[in-house]
Amino acid sequence: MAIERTLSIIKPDAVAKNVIGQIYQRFEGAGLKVIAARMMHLSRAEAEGFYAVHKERPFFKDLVDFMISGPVMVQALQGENAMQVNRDLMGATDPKKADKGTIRADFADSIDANAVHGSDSVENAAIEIAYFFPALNVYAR
Ligand code: RTP
Ligand code: MG
Repeated sequence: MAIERTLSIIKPDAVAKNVIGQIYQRFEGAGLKVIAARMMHLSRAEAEGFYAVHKERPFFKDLVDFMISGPVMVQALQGENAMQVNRDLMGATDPKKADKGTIRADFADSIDANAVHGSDSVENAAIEIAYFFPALNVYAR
């Protein structure tokens, strides 16, 4: 299996709940290494740019409003099959539908305040990592 990278964001609801460490433990427990990390309070323009693929969707404004409502923790993760491993750790978008033991089942409150973002393809992961991390700030290890 290939070593991959993926982009993860711990969203404002989970940062406010003080569970950054518990979520990092899940990444590490699944064999994912944090190779870059930054805490940020996104501007509206940064959040809109990040979620540009969703700009025609009805939930776009709510999504952007939520993502700028407080600080987020942004990280690049690396490991075998990292994109899918992270998606499996996250669980379904709607926490009511997320499997037991997933991050969203355990920490998310609603489809909007759903604790984490994870890239949904290896191609998007590369774009999303570049969006937040200039190459010099990614630590291959
Ligand atoms: P994410 O991008 O945040 O990792 O989440 P995802 O892939 O599981 O879901 P996606 O379809 O990419 O949607 C992005 C975020 O928009 C919000 N959303 N709301 N009200 C709705 O029907 C709805 N659908 C999506 C969620 O917060 C989702 O994480
Ligand atoms: Mg998505």
